[in-house]
Amino acid sequence: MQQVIESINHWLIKVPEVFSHFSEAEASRRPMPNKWSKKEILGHLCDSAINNLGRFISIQYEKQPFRLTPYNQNQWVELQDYQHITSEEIVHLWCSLNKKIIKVIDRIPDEKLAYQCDIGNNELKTLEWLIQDYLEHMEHHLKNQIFN
Ligand code: NI
Repeated sequence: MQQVIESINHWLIKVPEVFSHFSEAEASRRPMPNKWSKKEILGHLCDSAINNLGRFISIQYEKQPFRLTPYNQNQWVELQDYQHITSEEIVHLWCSLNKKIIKVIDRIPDEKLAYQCDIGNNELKTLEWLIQDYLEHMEHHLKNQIFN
C-alpha cells in the first residue's frame, strides 16, 4: 500500500501545479460538446474518490463479499455541475478527498486487504485490488486527459 500512497502523494503536488497554469477558459473547454472539460474530468475524479472512500471503509466491516453499488458517472458530473465551479474549488475538493483516502488506506490492517468485494456479476476482487484500481483509474484520466 505504501506504493499507492506515494503515488497519490505525487499527484497531490502535481495536480494543483498543472491546474494553476490553466486559464479558467482552458480548464472549462470541452474538446467536443459531449466530452468532459478538464474541470469535469477532475470532478469525475472527485466523484470516484467520494464513492471509493465509502467502499474502502464499508468493506472493512460489512459482511463479505461486500457488494459494490455502481454510480452513474455522467449523471454525477452533470448534477454536481463541476463545469460551473472554479478550478480552484475542484482542485481543493480533489486534494482534500485524496488526503482522506491516504489516511484511510494507511490504517487498513494487512489482513483486511484480502477482504472480498463483489464488483458486479459475482466477480470477486480483494480490497487491495480495489485500491490499486482506484489509483489506476485516476492515473489513466490524469495522464491521458490532463497532463497530455
Ligand atoms: Ni473514469
